[in-house]
Order: sequence, then structure tokens, then C-alpha cells
Amino acid sequence: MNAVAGIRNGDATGTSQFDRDGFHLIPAVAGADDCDRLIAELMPLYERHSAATAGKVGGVRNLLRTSPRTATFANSAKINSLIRQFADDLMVPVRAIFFDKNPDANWRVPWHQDLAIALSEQIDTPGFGGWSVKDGVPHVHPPAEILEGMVTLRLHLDDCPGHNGALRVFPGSHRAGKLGADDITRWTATVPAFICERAKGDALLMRPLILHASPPAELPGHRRVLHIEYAPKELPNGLKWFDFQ
Ligand SMILES: O=C(O)CCC(=O)C(=O)O
Repeated sequence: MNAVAGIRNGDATGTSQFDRDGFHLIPAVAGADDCDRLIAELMPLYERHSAATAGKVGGVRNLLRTSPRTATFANSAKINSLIRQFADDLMVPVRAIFFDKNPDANWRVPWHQDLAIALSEQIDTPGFGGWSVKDGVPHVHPPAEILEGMVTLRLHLDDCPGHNGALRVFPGSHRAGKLGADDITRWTATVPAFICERAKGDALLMRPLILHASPPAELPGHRRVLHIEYAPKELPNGLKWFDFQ
């Protein structure tokens, strides 16, 4: 993988750097105790999901409904004011997923953009395509403008140095719209990736359209991340977010 650690992510002054690069590193968004309380609630959900799936599971979805601590964190004044600094519109949390890489599920994620959103029901709408159902919830690929208005916060619940399956991103790739396979090949061949090394309690803020990937952990223990997507409340044509109605 074409990746380097330690490039400076701008001067960490916030929105203009976020607009340019499509990601921003924010230290100490949650304390170790807060992370541990989230872990204590999320691990049983993850283990139950793994047992029901009888396979290697990367994560658990729909946590704004099933994990009260996730919903409280996602809606807290602190996190809302943080998100507000990086977004033009009033944003609400619309989807939360818990990811873990561990010795039983030490997965690789190929380069991709996050193109799907979770909605309450399928209403066929121009510009919205590729409907699917994930864990019982309708998902769709909206037009790029909707994804461009969204912000994802990834809270790290474990230390995540580069070798612990840290996320890699291509700075600026979120500004290229939805990318095809050839575009992705071009990015991977020509641009150095940034390795998002994070400590427990740190966050990574990113645009869903940024090209990202992650390798397996080299010495898998845990690499737990709470991924929360924020978006403006309103969608066209009567469409409603699954987790905000
Ligand atoms: O947590 C990761 O390493 C990547 C997860 C991800 O990007 C995804 O599942 O879309």
C-alpha cells in the first residue's frame, strides 16, 4: 500500500484544511473512561452479532438505536459544537457503526468511498440508485452533493498506531466526486496516502467521499472505532434517514 505516516495534516486550523484535505485529526475528543464505558456497552452488541452471524464480523450497525451511550455521545453538546465548526448546515447524527479488528476478525478494507446512506424506507427518487438492504435497513447511493454535505466522526476506542490497521486516506480525493475503478487505480498509483495514526480518545473527522482503506493489524489485539455520520436533516422526495426522522 502506498502510504506514509507523519505528514502534517495542514496546520490543524480547522475548516479550510478540512475542506482542502477532506479529513482532520482531533486529539482527546473523549477521555479514557468515556471510551471504556462505550466499549463496555458496545462489545456485548458486537459479540452477540458475531455469534448470530457465525462468521468473522467487522462491525455492528444501527447503534444510534441500540446503544444509548453511542446516542448520548453522538448528540452531546461537545460533539455537536465540534461538528458545527466543520459544516455549513445544522447537522444531526444519522448512522453509527462500531468497527473492531481483532485476532478473529482482522480484516482488510480496499480503497473505497463511503457511498451508501441508511434510510427508513425505499422511495424511488431520481439521482438515488443501487438500493440494497443491510442488517434489515434500506441503503442507497445518493447523489454526490448529499455525500459532500456529510461529515463522519471516527472516535478511536484503542490506541491505533499505523501497524494496528489504521485508516489510510488520500488527501483531497473527496473533491473528485464519485470515483470509478480507473480513478481509484490512478490515485493509488500516483498520490501518497496519509496514515491516520490515533490514540485512544482521539478522533478522525472525514468526508464520506474521501478515498480510504485499511490493512489488517500486524499484531492484532483490538482496533475499535465508533464511526458516526452527520448530515443535514432534510432529504428530498419524502426520504427519511433511518436514524433521524
Ligand atoms: O474502519 C476501517 O478500517 C474502515 C471501515 C470502512 O471504511 C468501511 O467499512 O466503509
